[in-house]
Amino acid sequence: MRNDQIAAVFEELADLLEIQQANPFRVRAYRNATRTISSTADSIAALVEEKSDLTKFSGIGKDLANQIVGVVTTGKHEKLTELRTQVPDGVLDMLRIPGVGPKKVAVFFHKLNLTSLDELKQAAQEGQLASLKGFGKKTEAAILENIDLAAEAGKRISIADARLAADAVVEDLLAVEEVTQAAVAGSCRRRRESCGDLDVLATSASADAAMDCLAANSLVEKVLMRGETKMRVRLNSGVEMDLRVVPDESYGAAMQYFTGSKEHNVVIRGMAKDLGLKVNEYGVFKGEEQVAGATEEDVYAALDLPWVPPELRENRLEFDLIESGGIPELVEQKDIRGDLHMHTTATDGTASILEMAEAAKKRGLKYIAITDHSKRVSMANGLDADRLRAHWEEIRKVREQIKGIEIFCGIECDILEDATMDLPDDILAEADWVVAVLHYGLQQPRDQIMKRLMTAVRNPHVNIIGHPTGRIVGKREGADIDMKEFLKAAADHGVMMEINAHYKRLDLDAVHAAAAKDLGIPIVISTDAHSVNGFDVLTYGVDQARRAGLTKADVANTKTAAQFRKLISR
Ligand code: DGT
Ligand code: CA
Ligand code: CA
Repeated sequence: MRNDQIAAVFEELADLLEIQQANPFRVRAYRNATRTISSTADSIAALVEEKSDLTKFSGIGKDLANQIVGVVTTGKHEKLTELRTQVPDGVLDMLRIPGVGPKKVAVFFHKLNLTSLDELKQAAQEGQLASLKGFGKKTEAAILENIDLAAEAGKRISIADARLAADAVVEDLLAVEEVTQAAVAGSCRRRRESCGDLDVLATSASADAAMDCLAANSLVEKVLMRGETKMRVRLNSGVEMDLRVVPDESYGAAMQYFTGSKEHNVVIRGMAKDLGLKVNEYGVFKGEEQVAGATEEDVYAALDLPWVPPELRENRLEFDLIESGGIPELVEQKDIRGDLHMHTTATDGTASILEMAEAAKKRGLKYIAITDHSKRVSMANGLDADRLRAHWEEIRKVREQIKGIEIFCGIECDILEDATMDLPDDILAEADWVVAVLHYGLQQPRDQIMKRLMTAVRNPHVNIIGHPTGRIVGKREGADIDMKEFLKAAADHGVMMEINAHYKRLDLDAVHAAAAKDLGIPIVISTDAHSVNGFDVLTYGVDQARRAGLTKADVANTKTAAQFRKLISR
């Protein structure tokens, strides 16, 4: 279990307790635990395995420590299970509405007996919310505006959670004696930013052995359906998973079929037809005769096609690439040499400059930029010009303390709502690396958003636009941007684009990153790490870059430190 998954258990517990109007001290204890667990650099699961004493963490007493051990070892929490029976899922769904927390939800649930997003929406439309004590017309309007997004969000899980669950199941399956092959298919294999359900394929001497293994997996809450060779289960996290056990001679064809996407496969079937072939999940057939099916390579080869990396199978880029000379070698995680967006204790990070540099070096990075927040982000203790200069002085000192990694003096500078930069030009001019970002006023009309982005793009000190749209996957739509005009301007002014690798952001997304590449804009894949574990998310950023068809040459932080320094030298 990853720390953020353990934290999520206690967060849900705190939410449910608060909705049930439990003792506020108890709620706060769970919230503190959540914060501690998600901000520590140590792997809590590893500590539990080593039987380490968890009470060494501030805010974690003996009782909480025991509860954490229980969650890590069983994947469950008794009190949470009980609370879930008292509070309908639909009530928890309300928490996904921006600006709605457990206190408001408690009122909806207890005062108005509302138990789903639909009921809440209807109550808001009827003006019932505005008449509640402590609520007003404005709150009611905001809820109405955001409720559909919240309804959509609940249905899919992040690629990070998807990969973790799918990989665990696959690893388990591969340990079964009868199982010869197992792998994830579907949107998870394509590395979509979110997954509706998980799809796993296996070959096995006994289909039952494979299905028994999944049924016994501690991640599985319930078997929903079990047939001769296929099974559907619901995991503890709520997401559902399909397992299909297929014959060896069909494994490649089944992988190809169930990896999708549907759109990619429509084209594949059409191409097969043109060649007088038929392709389905069992193989490629010429009349009755199977001509391919054991491996995916064979399936594609039978159609005169190169094997297509799963990340590209969206019928977006892959067929054009094949036609115009073949699919290039896509960027890989091992190509990444630098990380150009991260935070320290100077603002809202949890590690010092030196700790971040050491952690980055340990992961094989050759250069980093420290990019703490500018002053507008006051809740993160954002830096004004004086503090920033002092911070850079610290960075210069750290450079003396660590060899083998170059540290750039950077800043994540807000582009303010009035289309000015949060810090004056003279200090931006002193930076090695300026990441300009929108944090506030993301809902402004397109004209104003564009004005802000243009201010940043035209500023001679800005190197890159960070998480350009500001979207949060499945939760918040990005700002209203004329992408074409924005990217064109960035290309004209030599401003780079970030793919923020955090699985909640993945911004730019694959479509826009591909558009940026077309304009020759260098892309930087950055982790936006707020802790030494924050570097973990790099893999998700690389996946999105691959989905955008990016090669090593398209990604600026694959350059050597010397090349990169040269690229940004003023
Ligand atoms: P998701 O689960 O919504 O994130 O997206 P996928 O792509 O994983 O979709 P899913 O789980 O419904 O199906 C997995 C793959 O199986 C899909 O990409 C293509 C294939 N597939 C599933 N159902 C059908 C179908 O009815 N027709 C065709 N042609 N392919 C299908
Ligand atoms: Ca799926
Ligand atoms: Ca499925």
